[in-house]
Amino acid sequence: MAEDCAGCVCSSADRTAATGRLVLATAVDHTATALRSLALRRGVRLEPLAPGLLSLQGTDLAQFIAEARRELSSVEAEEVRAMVVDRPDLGDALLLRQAMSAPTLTAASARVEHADLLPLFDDEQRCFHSVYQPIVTLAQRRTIGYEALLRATTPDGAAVWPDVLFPAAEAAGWTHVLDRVGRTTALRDAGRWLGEELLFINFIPTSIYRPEVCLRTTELAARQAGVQLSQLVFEVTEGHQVHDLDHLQRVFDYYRSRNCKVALDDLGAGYSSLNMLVRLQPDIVKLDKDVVQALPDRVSSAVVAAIVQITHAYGGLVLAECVETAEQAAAAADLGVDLGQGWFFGRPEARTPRRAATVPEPRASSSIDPSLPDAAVALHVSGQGPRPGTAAEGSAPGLSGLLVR
Ligand SMILES: [Ca+2]
Repeated sequence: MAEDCAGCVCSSADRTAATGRLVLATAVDHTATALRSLALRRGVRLEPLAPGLLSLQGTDLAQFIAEARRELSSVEAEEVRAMVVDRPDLGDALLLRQAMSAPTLTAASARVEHADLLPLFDDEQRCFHSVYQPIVTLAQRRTIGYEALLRATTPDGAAVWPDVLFPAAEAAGWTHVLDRVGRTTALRDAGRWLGEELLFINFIPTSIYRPEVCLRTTELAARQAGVQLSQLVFEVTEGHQVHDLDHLQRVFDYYRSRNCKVALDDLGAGYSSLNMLVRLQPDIVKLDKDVVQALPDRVSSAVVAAIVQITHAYGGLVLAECVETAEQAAAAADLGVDLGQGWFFGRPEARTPRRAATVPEPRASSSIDPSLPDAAVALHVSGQGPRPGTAAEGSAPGLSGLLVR
């Protein structure tokens, strides 16, 4: 099997062509009517090719796509498929077939709107890098790992902030690409300096279609960087809604079969938290920012105490994220939280001089949420052998070793 992802949705960022013939497909009559009247108002004609299939030949297709998106409701725009074809010889039947798998008008419009980000994906090595935030033991303040966070700069060196990049990628359907770039970039950059510490890497479960295939690039990147798979901790944010717990379980099982560790991010932020915790029994549980920063508030303390009790019962560790004050750190430690991360312990930093000089990090503490689904990859270096099949059996010895080493 090929070791890259050629031909996969994560291999490159799809774009909406600017010239050619715009083909719109909709099964809803009044949506087609709205599109035709928009075209009339703009002095162009949407030619009906077949029932539900409309075609526009023109030079300003990007503008029409953007206007069509604004004209329709969000629900309508999700139903309409839009594509620009540059081959005049495609028959209607073939067009219809292609239109069925074309992106939604919402995504096509986002691809037009965020076309300025495409050069980033054309030159991944140059335009993406990772910054790394230390993770420490709360008891001894010893650094046991780093969370990798993806950052981007345009080819001419201007920073593209995460709060712009990630929402744009999601809207344009580029999340798969960005997730893969995040995992491989985290490893590529960490290989230059990471010792035996763990590397925490974010991932989005829906970007992993089939773990044994989709994670091959990640494993290759680890090999090339000289990072052991046992150093990796893959963390999934609950902020990126998990609709299919069975799928996430399979992804976790795969990571563990490869001797990696898994973490749940933002625990306490959603209604499904405890269900996910009990079901998945992640090696490391990362407490949600709002819960941590409310400490030592009585209710937040009760939430943290409950999560600590459950997690320790199966042998996992609890990590307080976004710790910004000594009071929060002390309160978390008193409640039995094992690990800490946040500006109080250290900011995310580029570890390569080339990037450190060009990318200031960051604007304000509230402006960048480290838990953004930024495809950061986490490596966990502990050196133990393959873990047994369950978290309860496998996590306790290796993880508790982290605390006493
Ligand atoms: Ca994270």
